[in-house]
Amino acid sequence: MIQTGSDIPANWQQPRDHFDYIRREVMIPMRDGVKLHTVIMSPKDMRELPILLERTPYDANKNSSGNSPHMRDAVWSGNTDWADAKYILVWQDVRGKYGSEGDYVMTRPVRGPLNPTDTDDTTDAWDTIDWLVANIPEANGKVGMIGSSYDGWTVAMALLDPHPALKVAAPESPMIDGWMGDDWYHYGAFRQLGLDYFTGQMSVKGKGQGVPRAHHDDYTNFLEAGSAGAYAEANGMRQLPWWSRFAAHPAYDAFWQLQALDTLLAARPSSVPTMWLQGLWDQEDIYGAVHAWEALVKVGHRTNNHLVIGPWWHSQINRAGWNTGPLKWPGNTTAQFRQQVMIPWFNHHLRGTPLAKALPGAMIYNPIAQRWDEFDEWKTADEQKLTPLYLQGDFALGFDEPTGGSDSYVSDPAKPVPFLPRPIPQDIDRWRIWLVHDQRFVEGRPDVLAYMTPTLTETVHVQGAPITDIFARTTGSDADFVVKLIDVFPGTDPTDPALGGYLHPVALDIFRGRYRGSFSDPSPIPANAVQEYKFRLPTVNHEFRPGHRIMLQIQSTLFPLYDRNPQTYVPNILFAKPEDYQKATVTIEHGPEARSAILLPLASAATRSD
Ligand code: PG9
Repeated sequence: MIQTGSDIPANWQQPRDHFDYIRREVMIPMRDGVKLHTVIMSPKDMRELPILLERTPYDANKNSSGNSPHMRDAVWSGNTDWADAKYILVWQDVRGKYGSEGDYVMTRPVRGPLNPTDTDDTTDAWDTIDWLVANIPEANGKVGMIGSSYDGWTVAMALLDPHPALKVAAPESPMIDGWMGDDWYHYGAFRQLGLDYFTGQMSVKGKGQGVPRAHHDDYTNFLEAGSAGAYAEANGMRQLPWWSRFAAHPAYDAFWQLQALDTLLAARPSSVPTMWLQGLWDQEDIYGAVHAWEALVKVGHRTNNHLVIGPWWHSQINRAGWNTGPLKWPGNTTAQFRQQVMIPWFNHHLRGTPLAKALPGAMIYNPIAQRWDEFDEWKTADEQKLTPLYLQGDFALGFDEPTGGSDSYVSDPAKPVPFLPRPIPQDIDRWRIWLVHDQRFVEGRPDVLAYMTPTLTETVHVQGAPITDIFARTTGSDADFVVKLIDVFPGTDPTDPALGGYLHPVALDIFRGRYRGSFSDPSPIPANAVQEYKFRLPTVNHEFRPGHRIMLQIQSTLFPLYDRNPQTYVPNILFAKPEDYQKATVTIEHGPEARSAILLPLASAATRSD
């Protein structure tokens, strides 16, 4: 038989009668007429089901297009448990991305001074939920929202004015404050590796590409480019309106303050039961969940807000949780959490299923004891009682007051300290676990100071947010300070040899010195004058056990993740000129007047587990 036309039929239809779900794609109208592309997957022949809504800039189709007759296999792995739990799963493209109409604006600010329109992601969530409960006949009228990172940000935005049908929410690793400690900056130091995200998200409506690389090693790529601004603009970013807005606001001015979701949420706290969730080593949004939770607790909303910090990297909650880099857990911590805690809690609020056990105020994983610790009254950072662990002479670290002295290093922007061993290619697997990378690779560098306690004879259990309180002077007029709180493992570990002598970073962060007096009004550092650099590290629940030691590493660069501080004060570091980058001698003081320390929130005897 001869075929004359195309072998491809005009409109192929996959028979779906044997599928155990129905998949619909709809365009949901918003109050201004813009329609948002939405995918709805419902278990077949079921009624009175709750809806789980995720709003995303990353393609609603992507997580819902598996080629399987079974719903659990047609969704991506993060949603399998929810499919098993018989939820109607809904994904929506945010305005202007993928299949949705309208203009895309990066983490679109709330209606107000930065957004003069009548819509934002609060109204879009409201309008979407309003449509879903009216138009899905198999739904029970109750909606939960979930999503990680940007999708966690959309959950937080929905909570600013929640639709009455929104009964429960879980912002997972949400981006809450892009300047203070989430994706864009940490205390004013720019995370220049994020520039790939700028082009990936905003060069096209769908999925764009990152910045092309000339070398396998990003250390070389960024060093050769000079400033972060030179790198960005050589790669076309002036075409992106977001880059121009971003580059015009290097300090924590109104542009950032008016987008800080912890502040916004505290001004309009909702009564929706909310689980604020993040990882102990969240390499992208380690600031958001804990700060949003604290802000709500401070305005009296402790009972409906819960904090969960798991032994995870960014968004790991939606993937397998057997280990985080070299740290192995007794089981799949993420699947266990989803199945035993999160889904029962959602079922409780969306189906009225009784809870076997009430969700505690906070659940913080204890990675050394390898178990979840539960707290009814987890303290906000303001409520913590702090014990100083002082820097001392001979690079010691101890609870005794220091007698005096100082140590110096030369910080050379031409030879910045890498954040991972070189070469540093674009490698998602290495990126995900960089925060637990063994810090031995920088030991011995003359520009990395390391202070250490003697071998511990008793457990030191740090429970909360350690505060770095460093007194330092520099020969430059600007400087960055990187502080790493490290658990020095014993030299050998017969049960896991790879952990012998491991320098395990428990919490670390960077602080841009020009902001020591004010985040919104930076000022040059006076030459050779002792200044205080006080900043909060990520929240931990860590037992430094007998046989271990506590180490504090201090350095002034963390490259190329963070752009280099030229160490000469310039108005906007993004556009520092080659001649601005100068070596500086940085001196760390240890008393008696300038007592540098790390202030530790020690577990109270009642909660101490040793
Ligand atoms: N951390 C990513 C992000 C969130 C919000 C803004 C920009 C980037 C993410 O994983 O979605």
